[in-house]
Amino acid sequence: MTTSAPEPDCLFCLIVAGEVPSTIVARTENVVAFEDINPSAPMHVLVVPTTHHGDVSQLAAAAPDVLAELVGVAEQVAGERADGQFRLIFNSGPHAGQTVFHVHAHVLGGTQLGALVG
Ligand code: DGP
Repeated sequence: MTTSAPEPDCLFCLIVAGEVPSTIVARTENVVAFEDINPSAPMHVLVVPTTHHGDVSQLAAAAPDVLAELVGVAEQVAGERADGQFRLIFNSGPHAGQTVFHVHAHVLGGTQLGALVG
């Protein structure tokens, strides 16, 4: 889905709207960051655009400025929580492990992370 209109059944649209509770750690005009419900690291924050785009490629095509803003918020959160060091992951598509189809960056850190590919 490439639309930027809110999707009524989209979990992250509902979190952005405050209709599903979450622990929000940062918010800008176009981006919201909140704690992952099932953290994989001491810092595990999800950063999403307030508008609905299915994956990172769709966001990059439709609103590259918002993608840059999202990366800036990830950097800000990591600066507050993990000495500015972080891993940024966009799962794109089910085979990559994407389960929520509103683009989101996983911001991971706060510990020594293992290599992704050995
Ligand atoms: P992905 O697998 O890349 O689509 O990541 C989806 C992430 O969303 C996963 O790490 C768990 C998180 N998540 C799922 N449901 C909720 C929720 O209701 N609240 C919050 N805060 N995170 C959620």
